[in-house]
Amino acid sequence: MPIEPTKSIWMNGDMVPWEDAQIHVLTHTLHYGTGVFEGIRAYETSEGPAIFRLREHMDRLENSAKIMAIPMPYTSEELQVAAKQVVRESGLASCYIRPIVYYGYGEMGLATSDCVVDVAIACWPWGAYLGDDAVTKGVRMKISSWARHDHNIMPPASKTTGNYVNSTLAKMEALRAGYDEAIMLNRDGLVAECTGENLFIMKKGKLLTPPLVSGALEGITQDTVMTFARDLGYEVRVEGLARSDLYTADEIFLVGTAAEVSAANSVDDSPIPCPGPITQKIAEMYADTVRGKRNEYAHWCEVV
Ligand code: PPE
Repeated sequence: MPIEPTKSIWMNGDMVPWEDAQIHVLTHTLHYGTGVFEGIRAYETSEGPAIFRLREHMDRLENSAKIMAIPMPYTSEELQVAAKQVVRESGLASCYIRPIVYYGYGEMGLATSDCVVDVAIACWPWGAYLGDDAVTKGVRMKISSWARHDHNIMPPASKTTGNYVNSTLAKMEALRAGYDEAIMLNRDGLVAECTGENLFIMKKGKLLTPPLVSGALEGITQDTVMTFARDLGYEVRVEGLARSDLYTADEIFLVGTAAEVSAANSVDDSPIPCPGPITQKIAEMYADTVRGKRNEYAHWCEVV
């Protein structure tokens, strides 16, 4: 998806004009995939642009860095302030925010002990990730032939740039085969997640989603959706899902900051009822909540 430039990008504490926010070609993380990042959205609310669950995203960034043993030059609180500044100065009513922590220029080789750690936060307008009708018509899913990487290979709990090699392989395989998105199984054959979204299935009135141990990122949208479902009175379980659970699901939907709530209409060409009533309800609650229209969840919207 083409990037629409904005005015400036926060780099190590300074607001740098968009076109000057450059890095050297020998930047360490470009070569080894050792950075950690976040994807956050700001939405237009009646009080102006508000960043959805900003604290949780920056706390997860801190945890990703911990897993990767990257010394963070800024605290979560400092980065929350910086993200608000970036959105404010962009003048945008709504946008996608991308903080990234990476090893910069100066060292080569796999040891990172002497590397500088750089941090940047950019924002730009980003529309519907899986298409404008992802909630109403749903997307076509394919089980990937690529396995989700393992906790002892590339920890999926950390949002590490290098982890997305695995996601891109799966995404491109699915697109080339005429599908919209891939579902990734771990090496034990259990459902992990999609390439950039967590997955939920609705079965016999219960909402189920795979846990971190299965290879899923602990999604913030996943947490938001579980809160909605529990508040609606549904039983919610975070548990291992087999491939067969997908084909027999009453509803399947995918969630993520970029993808928001998107319905699945089939898995491997096997149709899934779509759009399901719970998917629609959750998608509607999500759309209202992020725009500050739900008082009970207003504490998640951080006005900039
Ligand atoms: N799993 C993966 C692998 C993932 O990348 C994301 C977010 C999620 C689950 C959902 O997490 P959360 O956003 O906290 O609900 N993917 C981000 C990056 C997408 C991209 O293409 O880049 C996102 O949605 O911002």
